[in-house]
This record gives sequence, structure tokens and C-alpha cells, in this order.
Amino acid sequence: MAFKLLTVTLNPAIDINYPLDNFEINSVQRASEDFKSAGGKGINVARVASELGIDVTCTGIIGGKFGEWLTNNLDETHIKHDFTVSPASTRLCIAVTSENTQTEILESGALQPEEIQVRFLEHFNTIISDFDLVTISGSLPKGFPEDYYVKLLEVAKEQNIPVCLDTSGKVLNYTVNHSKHCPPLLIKPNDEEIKAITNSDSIDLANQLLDDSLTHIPYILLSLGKNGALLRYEQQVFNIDIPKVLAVNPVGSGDSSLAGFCYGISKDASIKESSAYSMAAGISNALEARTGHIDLNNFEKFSNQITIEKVDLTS
Ligand code: TA6
Repeated sequence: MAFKLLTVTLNPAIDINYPLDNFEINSVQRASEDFKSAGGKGINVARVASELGIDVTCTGIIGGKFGEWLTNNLDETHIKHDFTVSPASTRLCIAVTSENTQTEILESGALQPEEIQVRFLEHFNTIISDFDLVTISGSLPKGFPEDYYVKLLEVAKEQNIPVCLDTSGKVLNYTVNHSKHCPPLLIKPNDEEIKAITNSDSIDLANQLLDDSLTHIPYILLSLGKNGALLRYEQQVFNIDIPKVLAVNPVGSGDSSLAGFCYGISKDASIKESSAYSMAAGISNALEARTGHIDLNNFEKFSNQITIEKVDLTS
């Protein structure tokens, strides 16, 4: 049976990218081009996973005319979806990319009525058993409690379905610290976030990844942007080096790299191969104007240009 991925985006968005030649604040800027897509982190994961040939379904919460636009956009790209519909409208997220700068304005989204929390949890509980892997990505909608991702992880644990979690800030912190009984398979923090989660006073990132507060999570993929990543697997840390490219639109590269890692899992690939797929998908996305999209030729080319070395933790 084909491997099936479910991506959860509780706070999706219509992503708009305006590429501008010279972005200046305090002036009127005209965009001769714009790229609009169904977005929010998990939906970007889904689009790239689908481009990689994975059978993927998006779930989460949508609402209003923007929610309808989002599902129509997914239909146009033949991506399956099964959302909970709310009276609260889906948000907009705007990115302005210009030469070497990237400016993002992310709406926090409308306040969700309390009943939506219950309805989505029931929905998730009903559909999850059809899938081999789940990703949970992005911010929580306004009105949702900090422990909501722990509730989803508990459901996944009961059904024995692994979850890759990509969130940030307080919610990441809370979820990592309260999920010892239902740990995610993977988290994908950045260097700032890792410092906030651990109790480690080491200034060395590789050592921070080995902190006791993280031992319940099998994989930690620490993104270092254009400098690649560190991957902690069990008690080993690997340094992942990536080729340098001139980015067109790096928005969604983190999401694409998660899709690449899921691709590795779907193929039962080794950690090294999965890490290479992850980085290759992230770089390929950065070369596209559209957010959360890759060219498979680039993906294949970059997959062979990633180097992964074990970090010597004794030195
Ligand atoms: O990773 C970029 C991005 O996925 C954009 O597509 C935008 O929708 C945003 O992140 C949403 O992130 P948030 O953390 O607010 O859920």
C-alpha cells in the first residue's frame, strides 16, 4: 500500500509573494508580479511532498472566502484536503522579496470559536489511522490553548502514528517539555529556539542538542539557513553542509526541507539520505518565486551535493 502523509496546518494562510527590484520602506512600491498560493507551513509541506510523489492530504482549519480560495487552489494542484470549516476567516501572509532581503508580514489570524478546538480534535482522531506519517506545522490559531499540539500528539501516540513537529516560540517550548509521554519523531527548531527549549549552558549548538530535556525526541533537525543544518539522532550529531545558491524566494524553504525529510521516511531511506533529501528540497524551493514549490531536476541535482559528517563531540 502507498505511503500516506497527513499534514496538519491549524492556522493556514493565503501566501502572497511580491518580488520587488528595490524594496524601500516609507515609499509607494508597485509590484509588477505577484505569486499567491495556498499556504501556511503544513500546506507548503504538502505541496512539496506531493511534487515528490507522496500521497498527501492536508488538514487543519479554514474559513470564509479566503478559506474557499485556499481549497480551490489545492484542488487546482490536485492536492487532497480534509479541513474543519470554521466561521473565522483564513488569514493572509505577505512576503516581499528583494535582492538579498526577505520581509514577511504574517497575520496572526482570526479568533477561533471554542467549539472548533473540540471539532478539530475529533476530526483528527477520526482520520489519523489512514496515514503512515503526520506533520504538524506552524502557529496555533488565536484562541487555541498552548497544550493543543500535545493533545494531537497524544492522539497520534494512541494510534501509533509518528509525527514531525515544526512550530516555534512558546508553543514549541511547551510542547517539547510536556510530550515525554507522546514525543514527536522529529522537531525542527532554529538556533534561537533550541536555546530557549534546553537548560544547557553550553554555547556550542551540537552540545545543546544533546541536552537531557530533548532526549525523548529521536530526531532534531536544527536549521542553520544558508549554512545547512545540524541533525541530532539519538546521541549523535551530524553536520550537514549544503551548496551555496543565489536565493530567489527562501520563504517556505524550511517547510520544503521537512517535506524532503518525509520523502526519506516514505522511502525507508537512511538518516544520511533523508538529510540530503531534506536539504535538497529546501534549496530547490529557495530558487523558485513561488512559495513551497520545487523543480525536481534541481532536487535531484542538489541531493547529490550535500555532505554529512558526524560531529566529533569530544573536541
Ligand atoms: O514558512 C513560511 C510560511 O510557511 C509562510 O507560508 C506563512 O504562511 C507562514 O510561514 C506561516 O507561519 P506561522 O508560524 O505563522 O504559522
